[in-house]
Amino acid sequence: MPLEAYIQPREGAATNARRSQDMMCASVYMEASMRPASDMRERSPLAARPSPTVTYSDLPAGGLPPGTLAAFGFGAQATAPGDDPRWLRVALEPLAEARPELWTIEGEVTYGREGDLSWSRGGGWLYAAVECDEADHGGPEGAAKHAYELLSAFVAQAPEHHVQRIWNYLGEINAGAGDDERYKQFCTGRIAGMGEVFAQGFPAASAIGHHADQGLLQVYLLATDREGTRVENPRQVSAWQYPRQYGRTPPSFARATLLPADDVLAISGTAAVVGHASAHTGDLSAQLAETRRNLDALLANGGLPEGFDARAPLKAYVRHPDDAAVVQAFAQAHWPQAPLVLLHGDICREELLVEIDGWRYR
Ligand code: 3EB
Repeated sequence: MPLEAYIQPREGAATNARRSQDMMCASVYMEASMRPASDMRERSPLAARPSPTVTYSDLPAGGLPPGTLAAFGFGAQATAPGDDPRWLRVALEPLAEARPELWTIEGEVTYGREGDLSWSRGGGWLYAAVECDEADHGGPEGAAKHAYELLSAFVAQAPEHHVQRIWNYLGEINAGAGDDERYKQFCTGRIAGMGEVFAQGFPAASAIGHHADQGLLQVYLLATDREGTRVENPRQVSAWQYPRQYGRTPPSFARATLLPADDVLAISGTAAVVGHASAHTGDLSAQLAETRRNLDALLANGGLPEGFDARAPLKAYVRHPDDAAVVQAFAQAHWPQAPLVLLHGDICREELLVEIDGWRYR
């Protein structure tokens, strides 16, 4: 059953995205429970492309290695490998030694820039990033709309127009009261700028607060030429169905995406949210344990083996730098093999102290 059948004709972007998202997930659950993913693959006329390899690796001198789709440095001290559109300096400071993150694909990579947007493509994969200054767009809502409009327009004309995973970093994410909180303004701008390419279902995402230049918004994504499978968490209300208390515009992301070759689960920022509520306010250890239960539930729901092994790069976003050692010890105790980058980042709900995302290869 082609999932395209569930894409609705466009009316208003936001309402329609929400409606087709609901339908999408219903269909995904049904597919998943009816037959195994391997069976679905056999029915496909084209084999899906193997997913990019994601590692934390030192960069060789003299430029990015062959097959690099994207490379990320963390924090102000990260050194750029020359002027390369595939390189992004993430505005989050590392809380322990952090090597750059490398996305590598099979095949040749081409790349370029168009205004605020940088892109690269190869082997059926597309990376696109937008960096902009809120001051040019009237604040977080306008900047998010601008970034998502640029990304939507770029992805819509590309053969690789199925967005799998997206990251968002903005300053002072919890500043502002009630509906005026900057994260909530961001959510409103994000859905306003999400075009047709997001109507097929929201990608997995992370949205984290940085402590660099307040107005800097960074958004980057991974897309490909085949549809992935969205995976929700049975322990959590889907984010786009969060009740009104969390803002006028519910956050538009899926809990994870199983990439088209069924070879890796791209896991969204995962925190101590149960149902729709934050759990264990003020208790870091309990939040970590709850986060782990959510990660385990996502792995199980995505059909992945338990735990995180040596090929599963994780990122932990930590609100208070003083908590870094506890977070690191937790990861070491439960996922001793998994490469970990610890970053100073604010979680989009003030009471949440830590959030973890990553990649789980089969
Ligand atoms: C949560 O579960 C925590 O707005 O894109 C996690 C991942 C969170 C992504 C987003 C927000 C986002 O609601 C917050």
